[in-house]
Amino acid sequence: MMKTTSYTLHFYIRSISSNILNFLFVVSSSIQFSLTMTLKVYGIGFSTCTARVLTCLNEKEVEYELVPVNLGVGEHKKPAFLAKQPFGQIPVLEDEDLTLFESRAITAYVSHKYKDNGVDLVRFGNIKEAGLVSVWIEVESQQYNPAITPIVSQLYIIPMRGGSTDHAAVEAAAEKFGKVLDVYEARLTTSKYLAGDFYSLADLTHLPYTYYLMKSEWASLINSRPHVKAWWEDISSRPAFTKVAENMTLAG
Ligand SMILES: N[C@@H](CCC(=O)N[C@@H](CS)C(=O)NCC(=O)O)C(=O)O
Repeated sequence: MMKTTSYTLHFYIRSISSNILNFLFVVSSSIQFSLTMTLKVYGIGFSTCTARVLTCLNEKEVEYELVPVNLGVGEHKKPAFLAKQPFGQIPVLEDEDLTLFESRAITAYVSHKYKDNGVDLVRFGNIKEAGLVSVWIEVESQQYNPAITPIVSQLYIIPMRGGSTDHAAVEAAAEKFGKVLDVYEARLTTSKYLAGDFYSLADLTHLPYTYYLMKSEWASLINSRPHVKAWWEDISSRPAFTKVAENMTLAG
């Protein structure tokens, strides 16, 4: 009788401990799974704003999955996508339960979240340098981008949608863009990069639109300004971008 009880007890203890082990295994695998969940970027390789995000992820050496959005069939204007991006534009970043849109905001998030990975794009630990990075990120968004976009749009985006380039509009836009570039030329005579003598998110954010401009005859706007030209050659040859540029096929 005593022996049977001791066998039964032994059996129960073994089965309880194996259940605990199984439970711990399941918990630890799910923790491991959530720690290694890959970021998802909804976008398309040729899109400038998608390219901005992908370049930043490459600089930060972060793995991601690019989930293609079919602009041709208007997938970005359908309810499932509008639930992620209410303006119906790419890119969107999904990081577990967090959904972000606006490419510049996404790059800021990635630069801060992956602080210790890859290149320090926002100058943690140096408040003055970080301030200058913010200034030139704003300059790109408020001055450079509005000036360069009409040129790239007239040359590549309108024809891709079946329209034709308005060359007078390109010339007018090029004149305005040239004035912005004069400010860049002056700035880049005082420092190697926009925020100082270090590569940062401020430089990175200029890459995609300028890449398409440089595929056109209007590359002369950059090439005629020696400091801007040297800066462009430097930042566009970084592997984090050249990898992304392979899929930027809008300009053929
Ligand atoms: N400010 C937004 C602009 C996004 C944007 O213009 N995306 C373009 C592709 S580069 C797009 O989705 N175009 C399609 C459309 O607007 O219908 C950002 O930086 O993410």
